[in-house]
Amino acid sequence: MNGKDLVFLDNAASTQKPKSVLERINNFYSSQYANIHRSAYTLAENATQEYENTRKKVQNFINANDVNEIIFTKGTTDSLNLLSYSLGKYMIKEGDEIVISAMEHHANIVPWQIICEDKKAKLKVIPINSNGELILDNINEIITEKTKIVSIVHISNSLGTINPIKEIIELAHSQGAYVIIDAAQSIQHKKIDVQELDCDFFVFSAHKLYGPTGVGVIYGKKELLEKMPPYQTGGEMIAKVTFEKTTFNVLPYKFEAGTPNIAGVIGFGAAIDYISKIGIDVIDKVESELLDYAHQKLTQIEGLRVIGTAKNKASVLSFLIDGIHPTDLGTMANAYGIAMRVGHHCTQPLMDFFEIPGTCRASFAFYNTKEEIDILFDALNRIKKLLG
Ligand code: C6P
Repeated sequence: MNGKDLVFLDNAASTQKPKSVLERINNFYSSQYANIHRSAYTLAENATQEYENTRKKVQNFINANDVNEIIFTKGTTDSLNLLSYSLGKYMIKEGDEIVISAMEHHANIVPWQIICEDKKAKLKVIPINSNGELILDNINEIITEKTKIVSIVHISNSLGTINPIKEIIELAHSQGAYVIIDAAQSIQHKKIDVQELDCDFFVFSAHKLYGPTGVGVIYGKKELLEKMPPYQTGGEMIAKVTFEKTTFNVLPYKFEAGTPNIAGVIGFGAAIDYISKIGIDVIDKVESELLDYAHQKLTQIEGLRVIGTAKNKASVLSFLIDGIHPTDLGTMANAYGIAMRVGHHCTQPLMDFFEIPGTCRASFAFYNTKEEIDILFDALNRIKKLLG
């Protein structure tokens, strides 16, 4: 990359894909391709089987109780839009409250703002401290009997903060609220057991978990999903259509209108196999070591300020260097072959809280190395000399 070996440190945006995923997608399109759930011929039946196998793999991966609690979407954003629309329609009334946090991605802010506006409900925000940790001291004043939904990020994409979601789930449940966990940044780093967490909904994207783009997941408790109205309508999500009335399909198909991303879902199955073989605990350990090493190394650079210094962190190191705009940092790092994201990372309210335009973000996957962090360290020192 730009005459150097590529150092890919933008894994929070999306991970690179293993060969097994690429080969699975290629094989499916080359020799197994057909639409699913619709036809009686063998090719289509096999394709349907492969697609549904991924659903089982996801169920096992997050330990869901029932395979029909797994709904495929286009990604985390799509999952959150589906939930806000459907839950908003099903249960939000004037005067109700929805709680999010100050470190949410726009995908977990904007859909709730729209529902709150439509229904004259109130959006409340759990504040954070200067380390980028949730302040839970007055949480009983934020999550109350008026709260209907708490939708909260597990691991912050901008700060790396790991939130105490188990505690928040228990608190929300004690007030009768449902809890949605935005796991876009945790599913690839942490072992997840949705039954043990007891969350009501859990959403993530395949492309951050070494799978293809255009595929996401909603886990939802069956008894809730059954009561919720569909989001998109059309083929596959119906039981019976007449011009007078339509009845809807059973779970999970009620929420999967139209031809889905069949090859993407099948490729995602290969990604889950790949991750399961390595072991998420091994991945977590390697990444924690990389994050510690990066913290220790980069903080040696004079004038470098880490944004997000929570005690409990994963895989993301956001920083600024005095006197250098983050975009200039990122652009210059690119000349050294380093791929890092710069900007607000779709968390503008969080950047406003820190009173910064954005950060430079290095985010790690288990395939990164300490040598790559050394390359980043050297590049930042050179850039600092040139621009600082
Ligand atoms: N964050 C990042 O570079 P999608 O784009 O739908 O797959 O995921 C949206 C999303 C939702 N919540 C969190 C916590 C996220 O981190 C993301 C995606 C990427 O940080 C792209 S903005």
